[in-house]
This record gives sequence, structure tokens and C-alpha cells, in this order.
Amino acid sequence: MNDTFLKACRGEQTDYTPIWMMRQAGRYLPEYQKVRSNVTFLELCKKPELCVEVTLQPIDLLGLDAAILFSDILILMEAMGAPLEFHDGKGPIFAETIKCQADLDKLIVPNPDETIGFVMETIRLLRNELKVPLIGFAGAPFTCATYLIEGGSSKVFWETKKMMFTNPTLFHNLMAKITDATILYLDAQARAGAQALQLFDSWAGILAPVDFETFALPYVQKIFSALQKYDIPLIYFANNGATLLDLSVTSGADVIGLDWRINIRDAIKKVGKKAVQGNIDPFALLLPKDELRARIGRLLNAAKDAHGHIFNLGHGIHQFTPPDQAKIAVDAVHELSSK
Ligand code: 1CP
Repeated sequence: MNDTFLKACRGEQTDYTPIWMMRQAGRYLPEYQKVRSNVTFLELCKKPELCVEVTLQPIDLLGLDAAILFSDILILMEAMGAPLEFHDGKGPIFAETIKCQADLDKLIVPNPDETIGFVMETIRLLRNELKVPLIGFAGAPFTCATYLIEGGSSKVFWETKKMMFTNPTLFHNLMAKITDATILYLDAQARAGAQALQLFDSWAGILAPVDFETFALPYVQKIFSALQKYDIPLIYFANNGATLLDLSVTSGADVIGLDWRINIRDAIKKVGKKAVQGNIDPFALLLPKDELRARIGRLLNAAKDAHGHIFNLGHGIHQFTPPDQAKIAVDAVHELSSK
């Protein structure tokens, strides 16, 4: 068992810097496209054998140090009772958005083992196969709430901010319900065998620090506090979160994910005795080999005083990234960091 990733999360010495990539299983891999050509995305998410197959694809192809469960943050929202569709090229659609307390009352806090047991089944199957640690995940409540309020992806988040500022009670009630569901869900993932848990807060960066502190952070803290009993690394990734870093450090996570917009050396000073995960620009994978390796070398050097560094991209790998370039990055991290 390669436990380099888990050691780095705990701030222990490692022989080299471990690497995994957000969204490492997915559309940039022809092997994923092949599986996906026979099923819709939601069908794929609900078939454990196929989820196992696509989770393993990048591990074997690229030689990564951790696997992330193949699923989606919105699977839990569907289990809460929000009808979900994925349209190719358009992303997720929730036809019934949350506009008032009556809409929210229709959502339930599901028992994950009963409603989305396929996720836990995927975890159990993966643990039999994997020789690297398995990361489970969920969306952070704020990010999940934006999809339920907007009805899908958004650029301006008008409806979300309108609810925050004109009906804060409703907004907090929604956040509390998603939080309760997320705690049960991540608890079930941990019991099924997830060896680390990450909260993806993809849209936290649209918030002013004061609003992040009021409307989003308390719910992240509640989730991490409920999961402390498992003694597995907890990772918080707030995308576009450089201006929220002082607050994110108080989230209760053991590992702070960093996007590429922040200098990792500056971030490490703020993070103190916690591990950091990140943070090369996903588009830097397009650099010519020598330049990519040099850039990775500089990043490793800049992170050398971290209390644990897990190399990652600053956000998900882009769907048009050549897999060979991702492999160059993995090899470079391993070679240039080995002691
Ligand atoms: O067409 C396809 O095959 C679907 C593309 C796809 C994939 C491969 C989607 C649709 N989701 C996923 C898998 C996925 N999603 C994983 C597991 C794969 C891995 O990491 O290896 C994970 C962790 C997620 C998490 C996720 N889903 C996030 C948070 C991370 C991030 O990238 O910010 C978000 C915001 C989603 C929502 C989502 N799922 C899919 C789409 C197109 C979207 C919308 C994104 C947006 O609003 O911009």
C-alpha cells in the first residue's frame, strides 16, 4: 500500500511529494470516453462496476498517489429530492429550483446507504482493488446550494445572492439541510472505507469574506467537526479562495486546497501547521515538457517549508488536456521531489 499521500496529509516526512489531480477521472481520457459512450453520465454514476473502472483508469495510466471516487457532488442533491438532469454541453439542470420555504420543505435528508448505496458499494469495491488511498468527497453546502437555487451552473449567481440578502432565513435553512445530508453522506463514505474526505467549494470565491464567514464557513465547520471521530484526513478546497484563506484555515480541515491564483509560499505562511494541496494552473499542463518540468520544480521548491504538501492542480484538469502531458507532470513531481 502506497501511503505517501496520507503521510503528507498528516504532515509526516515522505520519500517524495505525492500527486493526484482534481477531476483526474473524466473526459480528457479516451478510456473514459469509451465507457461513457454506452451510458449517460448519471447512469455511469449509478453503476458501481463502471465507477470502479473509471476511477482506476488514471491511477494505472498516470501513476498517481491517490484515487478519488468517481461520482458527482450533485448526486446527493438528487437523493435529497431535487430532480437532476445532465445535458451534454450544457451541464447539470435542476428543473425545480428552491425559491421559498415550501420548496425547501420538499427536500429530505436521506439515509445514504438506502438511497445512494451505489456510492458506498463503489467505495467497498475500490478498496479491494486499490494500492493507493481512496478519497471520498462531497460538495460544500454553499456550492451545492447554488445549483439548487440557480437550477444549474451560473456566472453571476443572481438568485443565490438575492436569497442571501433578501431572505437570509431561507438561505440558512437550506444550508442547514444540505449540511445535515452531507454529514450523513460523508459518514457513510468513511464507514464504507474512504481514507480521506474532500469538500469541494467550487463557488466559494464569489463571496466577500464577511459573507463567506456568515453564510458558508459555519456549515463547513459543522461538517468537519462531525467527521473528526474517523481520524482520516479532511480536505477543504475553496476555488478562487485566496482572499478567504485566513477563514478557510479555521474550517477544521487538516489539508487546505489551493487554486493557482495564489503564490504557494505565501499561502503556506498563512496555513501554518496544516498541509497544503495544489496548486499548478491546470492549463500549465500544456507547456512544452522542459518548461512544464521547470515550473513543477519551482513549485516544489516554493512548497518545501509546508507542513505536508500534496501536489495537485489548482482546479480540475481541463477536458482537452492531452493525457501524455498529465503523465509528464506526474513523473516530474515524483522525480524532482525524491529525496
Ligand atoms: O459528460 C460527462 O461525462 C460528465 C462530465 C463530468 C464528470 C466526469 C461531470 C459533470 N462530473 C464528473 C465527475 C466528477 N465531478 C468528479 C469525479 C471525477 C474525478 O474527480 O476524478 C468530481 C470530484 C466531481 C465534482 C464536481 N461536480 C464539482 C466540484 C469540482 C469542480 O470541478 O469544481 C462540481 C462543481 C460538479 C458539478 C458538475 N458536474 C458535471 C458538470 C458539467 C458540472 C458543472 C460544473 C459547472 O457548473 O461549471
